[in-house]
Amino acid sequence: MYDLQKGYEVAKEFYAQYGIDVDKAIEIADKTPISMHCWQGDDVNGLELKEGGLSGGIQTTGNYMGKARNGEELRADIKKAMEFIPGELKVNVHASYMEADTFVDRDAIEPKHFDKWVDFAVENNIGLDFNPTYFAHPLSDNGTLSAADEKVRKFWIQHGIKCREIGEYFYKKTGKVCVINHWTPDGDKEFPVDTIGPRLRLKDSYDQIFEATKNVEGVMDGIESKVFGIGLESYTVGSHEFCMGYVMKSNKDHIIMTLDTGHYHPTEVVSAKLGAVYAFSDNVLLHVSRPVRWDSDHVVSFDDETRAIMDELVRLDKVDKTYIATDFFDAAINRISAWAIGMRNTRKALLAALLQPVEQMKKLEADGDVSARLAFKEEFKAAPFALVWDYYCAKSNKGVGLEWLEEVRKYEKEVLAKRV
Ligand code: RNT
Ligand code: ZN
Repeated sequence: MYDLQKGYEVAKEFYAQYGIDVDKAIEIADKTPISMHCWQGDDVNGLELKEGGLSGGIQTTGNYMGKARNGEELRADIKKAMEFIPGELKVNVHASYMEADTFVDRDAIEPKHFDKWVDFAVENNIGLDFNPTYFAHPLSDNGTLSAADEKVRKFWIQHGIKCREIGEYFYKKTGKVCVINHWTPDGDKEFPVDTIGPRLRLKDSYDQIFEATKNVEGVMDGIESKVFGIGLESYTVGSHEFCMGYVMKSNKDHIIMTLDTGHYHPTEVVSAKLGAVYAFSDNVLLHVSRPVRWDSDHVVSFDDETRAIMDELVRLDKVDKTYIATDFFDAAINRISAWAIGMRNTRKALLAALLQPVEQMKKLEADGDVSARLAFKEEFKAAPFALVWDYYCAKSNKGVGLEWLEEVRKYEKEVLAKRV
């Protein structure tokens, strides 16, 4: 290992030239919670006592050995991944990760079915986020919250209500706000004749869920839109316009937009949307993912878009207003590596964004010095943030560079390989 302290001192000197306080950047990057999705660990299978695969237009591909087969294994894997993830963490659980001795349907889930998750969170002093699971269920094939069949729609409304109550339970048990993400796969393979009917039903369903649970405390609700899903290519009920309209019109502080980086046309980017959304909203929920050609949910990369998103949050001064969550599921690689790589990249992008002279650049822009503005932006792309990142990882005791890889290999051999 190289001299980390020396690297940190050099970086500090480099950044000091531009008036950037490295320690302050580390402090902010460290205390910003990132919510790690539990569903990377078992390819979005869930823990319900039922047969049936994933549906709803999302897909995991790959068959890497060693996926978690029950709650204990899943939490053990999460705990292992946590050894390599610096900074304030939350765990994001889907309703389908309920645990009971007998089958309990989605409209009947109770807080107690998540007590093992609550114990895990409390033991590790982390927060818990939550998601209704409006997919991978026999009643989700012809729409959920937008279903024309009133009995089906009622079932899913009841599920949404239960989920908000569980969110409040998480808040009370952990003392940390629970961010709930609402995503429905509802859509159509062909363009329907009636495009508004399903949307009016979805709107009414959300209204009913929020009205029935209006006294719930400590919960934020993200409404997630999408452009299309597999098998539902032509029409999405919860489109961007629908979700944005719903959030803005609801005029309730707890109802916010979820922006998933894989949910837009390939030339659209979430980084370019944040400034507009924040003109109307106090908070945003981010699903950080990586779309490759479609909403493929590849592991988050330290790529231009992830960095641009974090740059925007820093420049807009919205780091502490944004709920950052990851949402990817790669079944083709070691799932703990997937978590470690994706989570580390997300926080690394945040740290890199914080190591920029934002105030100076804003002043250049205000003064009309557009050449200098570009020069500054370009210069900082190659600034020595990796030295700061390494130092921070060492200080957090989460493994410097690729140190974590050996540990994961060992875990794969000793634990994952035995899961046959
Ligand atoms: C699907 C959405 C949604 C899911 C998770 C499992 O396209 O992104 O957020 O990935 O709820
Ligand atoms: Zn998502």
